[in-house]
Amino acid sequence: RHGSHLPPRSNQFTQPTKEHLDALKAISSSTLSTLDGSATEEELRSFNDDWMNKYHGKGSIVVKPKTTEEVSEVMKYCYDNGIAVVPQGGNTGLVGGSNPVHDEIILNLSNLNQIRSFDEVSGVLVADGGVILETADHFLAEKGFIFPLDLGAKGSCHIGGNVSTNAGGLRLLRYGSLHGSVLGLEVVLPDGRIWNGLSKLRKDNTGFDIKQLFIGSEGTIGIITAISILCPRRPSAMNVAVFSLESYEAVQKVFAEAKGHLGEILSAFEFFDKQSYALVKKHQEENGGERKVFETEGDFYCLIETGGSNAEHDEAKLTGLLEHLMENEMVLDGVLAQDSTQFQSLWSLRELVPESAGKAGSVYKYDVSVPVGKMYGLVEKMRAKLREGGVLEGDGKSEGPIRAVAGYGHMGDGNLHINIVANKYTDEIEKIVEPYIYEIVAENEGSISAEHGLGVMKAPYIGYSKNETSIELMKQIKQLFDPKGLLNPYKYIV
Ligand code: FAD
Ligand code: 2HG
Ligand code: ZN
Repeated sequence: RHGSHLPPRSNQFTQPTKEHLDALKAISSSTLSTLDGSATEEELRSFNDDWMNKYHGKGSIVVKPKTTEEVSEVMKYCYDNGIAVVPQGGNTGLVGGSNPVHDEIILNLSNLNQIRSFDEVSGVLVADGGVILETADHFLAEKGFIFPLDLGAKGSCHIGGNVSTNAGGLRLLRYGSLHGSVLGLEVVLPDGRIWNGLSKLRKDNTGFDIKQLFIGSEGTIGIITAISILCPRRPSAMNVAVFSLESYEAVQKVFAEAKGHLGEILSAFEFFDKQSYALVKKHQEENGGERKVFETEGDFYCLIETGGSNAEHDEAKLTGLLEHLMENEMVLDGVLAQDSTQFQSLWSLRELVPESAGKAGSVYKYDVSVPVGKMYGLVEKMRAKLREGGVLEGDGKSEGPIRAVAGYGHMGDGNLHINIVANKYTDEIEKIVEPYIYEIVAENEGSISAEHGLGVMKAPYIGYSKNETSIELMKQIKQLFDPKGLLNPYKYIV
């Protein structure tokens, strides 16, 4: 089946009624619903609709518990009454995972937003799952530390949502995956039990590492109410440079040179193509922020960030790299940030791609891992497929049903994002693109979900990346934690 044809409502779930609403209100006073007029459909829209405006749920109840105990009581009540629940953090997910597919109750974590403790010697932060990523990072910045994850949605996404999706982001190259930095979790299980796994230990080889199952489980086996995470010292010297380049081959060469010259201070290596750049420029122009960045523009761009503890030492390394790239004509043009304002504005050329694509139309988003050398070939294959299907003219920008096909991503992690900007979401386009995109990823032994997860969008396609035994084991894990299948149904493993 195709993604836009969502699975039908399952009769095994109880339909939420006014009586259920009253019971939930008695547990958690911050409950909104259309069933008793405490909210209008319009007011519930921001909880029912996803960030892309692609998926639209029909949930009539939003519960916003203030404590772990309230989450536990809500889950116990829903479990005993057979009511399906979708956990929701900042609702910035890109695979339709954080909204109801039908009438599931929305368990929104935004009121669970306290920092619990921070140890300035070990760097271990313990905080509620509903803390906004940027809030956690600002808190840490004051103490000279950094949250080991950064992404464009930082102003809205929650750290519990980040852990639930195992978000990768812009500095994974430097700080690694959350599977390494998360030390412990507190989780409310589907039946309401509270699992206290909020360890602060770096080393603990006593049995299965249960927390790992929740990292990247997309709210299907438990609600993450708190996390314990190891945070590094904030680099005192940070630099960023953006280059325009002639070809994707040139980007790869620059990546190799950057690793060689910068070593341990390299903290991000991102790339974007000229179609991505055009989307950002248009968005900036529309918002009055137009500014010429490069004398010579290119077909490709890359962003290099360094972070270290000695400004002079870092600058010497970065200058060495710049001279080498210019002398050997490996780049067309380059800009090095001179101050913190320029640091932000150079980063925004890359960070603004998703938002700019969203302003330009309805976006089909694909998020894949393949070997670095093959990454851009996938974008070209996708354009060819869309041209063949008669919906794209030219080489990535057109007046037809597809307005642009942009390729960008986390080069340093072998993670490519393809954004297909359409006039609107249609079955015709989706049938051209899916499952073709997953087939070409599988041919390259890649992953169909490098960082955004499966949600409802990719649940039917997991077989392109995982073998039967893996899928069988995953189904058994789901059954073990959630025998009634009430938590985030229709998604992930179906
Ligand atoms: P939501 O969208 O609310 O939920 C995501 C999933 O997690 C859902 O399945 C939901 O049910 C579940 N969930 C949420 N909170 C909990 C909880 N406390 N307990 C259990 N389950 C929960 N992702 C990346 O990996 N890298 C990026 O660079 C990146 N950049 C982005 C940039 C933009 C502009 C946008 C809009 C999104 C980006 N994303 C990125 C995707 C998204 O921001 C991440 O997936 C993020 O981690 C989701 O967090 P959230 O709090 O918004 O979760
Ligand atoms: C990014 O790297 C995010 O900017 C979002 O993962 C990618 O919107 C997308 O496709
Ligand atoms: Zn990304």
